[in-house]
Amino acid sequence: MQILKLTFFCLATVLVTFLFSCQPPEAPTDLTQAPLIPQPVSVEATGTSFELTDRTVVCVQEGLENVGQYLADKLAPATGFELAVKTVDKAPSKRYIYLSLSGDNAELSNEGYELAISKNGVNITANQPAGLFYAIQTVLQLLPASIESGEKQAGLWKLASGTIKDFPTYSFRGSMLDVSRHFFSVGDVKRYIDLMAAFKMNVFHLHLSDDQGWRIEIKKWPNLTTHGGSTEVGGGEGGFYTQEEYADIVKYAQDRFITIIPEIDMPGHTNAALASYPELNCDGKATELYTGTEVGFSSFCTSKEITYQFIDDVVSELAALTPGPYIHIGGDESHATKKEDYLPFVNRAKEIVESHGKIMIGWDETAQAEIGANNLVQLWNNADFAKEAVGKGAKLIMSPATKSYLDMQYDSTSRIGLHWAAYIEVDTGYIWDPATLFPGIEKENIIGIEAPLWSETVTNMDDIEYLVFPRLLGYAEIGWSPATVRDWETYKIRLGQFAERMDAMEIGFYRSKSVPWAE
Ligand code: IFG
Repeated sequence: MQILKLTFFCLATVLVTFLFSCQPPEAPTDLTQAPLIPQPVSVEATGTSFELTDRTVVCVQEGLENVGQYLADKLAPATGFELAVKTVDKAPSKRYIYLSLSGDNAELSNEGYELAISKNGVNITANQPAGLFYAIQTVLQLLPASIESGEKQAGLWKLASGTIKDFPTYSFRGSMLDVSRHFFSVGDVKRYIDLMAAFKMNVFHLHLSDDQGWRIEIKKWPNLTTHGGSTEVGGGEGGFYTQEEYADIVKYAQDRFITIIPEIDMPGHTNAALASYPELNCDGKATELYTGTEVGFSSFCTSKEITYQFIDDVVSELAALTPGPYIHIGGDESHATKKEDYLPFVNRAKEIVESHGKIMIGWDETAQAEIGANNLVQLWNNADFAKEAVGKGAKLIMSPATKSYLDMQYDSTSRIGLHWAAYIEVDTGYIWDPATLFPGIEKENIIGIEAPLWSETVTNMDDIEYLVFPRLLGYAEIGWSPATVRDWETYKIRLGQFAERMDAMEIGFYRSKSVPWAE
């Protein structure tokens, strides 16, 4: 009899366990527990949830059809739902996601949004379409990680209910990709843009020229790409973007509310141009193409007028292709340019950029020239130069190499990367505040932050994803979230919960030991 009882008990236990394990994943009901990056300004839970089904309608105010379609397109692959996008003047009673512009909440500024989720529907309001776009990134993060899959997934698509009010701390939240040391395809650049947009970044700086390669077609100076774009670090085949391809990248970024900033580095870091045109060299002789990784050995001939005609031609064609307000002229590590020549050179380059209706950005060395409130200085290496820029009324882009350089190794075991500035583990990249990092540089002096990826040791998308992720999520949060909600001990838990989501996004991220990854 005892055997019978024991057998019955075991069978019953197995059956109950099986039944409970078949239950769909617990629907999220506490909105405040949903891991979000960047962390919003405020989140309030109301304890129920909204279920997205194939009967949900995406409703939009007239003129917002594109944003509505973007949302429907992002939801389709994993859910299999082909959601209708309807133009309405008010939300229906149930089964809806409603996107509208209200314009009545100044606090939200141009990029903020309010997200109100109830059992019946989701209301998203903002002052500008950018805010709606960022609300959509939040909605995606509130859904199970499998929403990011490219194939249909089983499961309930539930959003915990409540209200999120959110807006960015800095208006300039970016990254930079060096496509000169190693060239990357249009497809790689677009994937980088997609991944930045998912974390509400809005500026993408393309380092288009350097000693090793010139990467943008300039019709008046064709050898820049046919010769100067023909190789890269290590001697590979290099490459370049035609003006049509560059325009395609710009539009792709614009559709995701990302501004492209093109950089033509000068007067140093110019060997690719000097190798392409003898007349740009003081001795009239073209240099050899360069495939090494030294810096600071090249300089435009600042005493020749043709140099400034060249710069005017390049900036003219680039400005015509760049709807964003900025052109970056570099100005870093001009060790082969005499200081008495460097300053007047930067002043003339600034005049040329401004003559084509653009705002000049320069690395922090350019602060020594006649700069002012109408241009930006990018702090990377010298805080004294940055303070000089502040004294002249310029705003700063914070890119301290010791905290934000994505080409820095995580630690001495990283398979690629450099460490001349620092080893930057995930925690090191997160635990800093641009507004307090350097005495004398305050929040009001800062337009925002940018995390540069230099590509001396980076050759493909896997390398990019290994160095950029997960650190980019931290820079996105530093740029967006108020310092009051930023704290490593809670961030690392949220970041750990993004492992599944980054896997679903097929991001080959570095599984740092400093993060408690939730598998
Ligand atoms: N400094 C150089 C980059 C690159 C970088 C690698 C700046 C502004 C070191 N200039 O960073 O060209 O070589 O970490």
